[in-house]
Amino acid sequence: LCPAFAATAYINQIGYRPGDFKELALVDANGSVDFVNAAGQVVLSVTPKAASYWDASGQNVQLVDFSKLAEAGKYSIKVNGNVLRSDLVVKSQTYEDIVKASIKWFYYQRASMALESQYAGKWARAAGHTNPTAELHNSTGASGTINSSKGWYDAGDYGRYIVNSGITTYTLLSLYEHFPQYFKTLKWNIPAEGSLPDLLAEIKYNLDWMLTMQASDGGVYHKLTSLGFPGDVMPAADNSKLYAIGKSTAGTFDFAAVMAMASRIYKHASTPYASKCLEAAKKAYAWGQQNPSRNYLANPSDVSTGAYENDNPNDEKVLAGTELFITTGDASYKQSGSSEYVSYWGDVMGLATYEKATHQAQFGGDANEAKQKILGTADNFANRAEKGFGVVMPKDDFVWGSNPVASNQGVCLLYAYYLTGEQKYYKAAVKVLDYLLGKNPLDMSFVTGYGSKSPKMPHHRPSTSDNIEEPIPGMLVGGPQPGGEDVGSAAEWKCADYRTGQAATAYTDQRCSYATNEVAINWNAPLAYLAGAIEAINSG
Ligand code: 9MR
Repeated sequence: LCPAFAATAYINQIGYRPGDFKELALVDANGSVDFVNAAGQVVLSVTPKAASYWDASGQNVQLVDFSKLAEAGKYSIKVNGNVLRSDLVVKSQTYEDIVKASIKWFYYQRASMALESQYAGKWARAAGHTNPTAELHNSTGASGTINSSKGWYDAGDYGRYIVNSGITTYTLLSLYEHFPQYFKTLKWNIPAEGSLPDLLAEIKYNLDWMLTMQASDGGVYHKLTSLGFPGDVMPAADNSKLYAIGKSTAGTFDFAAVMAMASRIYKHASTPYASKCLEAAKKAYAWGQQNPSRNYLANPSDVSTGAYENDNPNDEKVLAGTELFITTGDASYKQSGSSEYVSYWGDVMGLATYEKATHQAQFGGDANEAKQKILGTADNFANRAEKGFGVVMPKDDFVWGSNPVASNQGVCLLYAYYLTGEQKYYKAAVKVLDYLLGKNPLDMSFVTGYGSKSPKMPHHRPSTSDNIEEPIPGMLVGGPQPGGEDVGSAAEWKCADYRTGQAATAYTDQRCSYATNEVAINWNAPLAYLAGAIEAINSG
């Protein structure tokens, strides 16, 4: 093969904002890159940067800065006269559809209610898990039943887990809190909840469920699931019995943090609801203080659904105390501690760190320390984004859910941008979105239904069993990672080995791949945040 024909250009398949920095990645190319408009004219020619090696894909990659292509339109990309691709788009409000779809997906995950065709279109379905009675598993230390309904299914399974709901709901609440003007009016066709903006209506559906998971003593049950994962059926066909399982310090503090935050955000819409959230937060916090080491370390022997295990609830406590202090002004809730690490479901100190950094008057010296940590991390990220595919992640970041690792790194970069106004952080955050939407060695958008090439067979029970060809749209799949937890020939649900020897290409678009192709609420939330913030920043 002539080397020129082997060249590949990797782009953000959704598009680029006219006034923004724009970059694509090039592998195995030689020569300058021409951008050709719809009329066939070369409107820009760019010499790529020197190639750099990316340890996550084992490739030498050239980055091409084509920011000068500022006119809206559709373009082809040519190297040495060969057309490498013809799907490059420059347009304004570039990511608005992604913002709407990534948040609309939470509606598709709703338990306990039917999805009507006026909202769900061809993905309309019957209600699942309508029986509100759940038995208290003996791991809760209690017996009897509770009433629990609503909320979002966690992922490809139908479990509802407090820890994961915690960071997810938090991330979406923070999106509203950071950009109320933008989200006050943005709509994506979901059922009305009074006069609430769509984002707050969607979040409330899960808050309502979380509130049902609090016991009368203030402690919060760890999760609401069946004993094992259900089969590949629609929600309405999953008749397995539901249990409230475990009661954990970490989950209780996660709950307290979210409720404290919700109480200040919903205050403008409904005082009674805001008060209810605040009371719930305070009770949960008090229980957590009295039960500091009720750790959910692993599932009980008769339970095999997701564990969201945690052996150190200190970060959750700091977040809960921080939110309660911000909401109430009561300094007895103040907690010291901050972190340079990006948050995920198992460690939320990074969220508290950002809150402290932005509440200088309340946190004083702690706020300065928090800010320095965020900027230190973001500087490191911004430097790393100058190499390889232009994404922050080195090979070690490719864990179960690598795409949300990327998204949360993007969110951290935005925090640094808000704190300083420095463009380098904004630019690196946009580059994270580029990666997720196609500028990656798999040459695909990781969001179902969006991009020239996107996942078709996600590990997601409704998408598998609804008899509709296209998966439910707007879902970010977990993404490549070399762990291969789902590889094996013997058991049902396992995949043939799809690993490549490279972290960033160890991925398969098959139903079996829960380790690379599942979806989850805590993965969509930072995507929604990243795309939502970038749109909101530019909407003013
Ligand atoms: O996101 C979780 C990941 O960090 C863990 O490594 C993995 C294995 O414990 O579990 C992931 O969470 C899953 C949860 O336990 C159950 N619902 C699906 C979630 C996404 O795969």
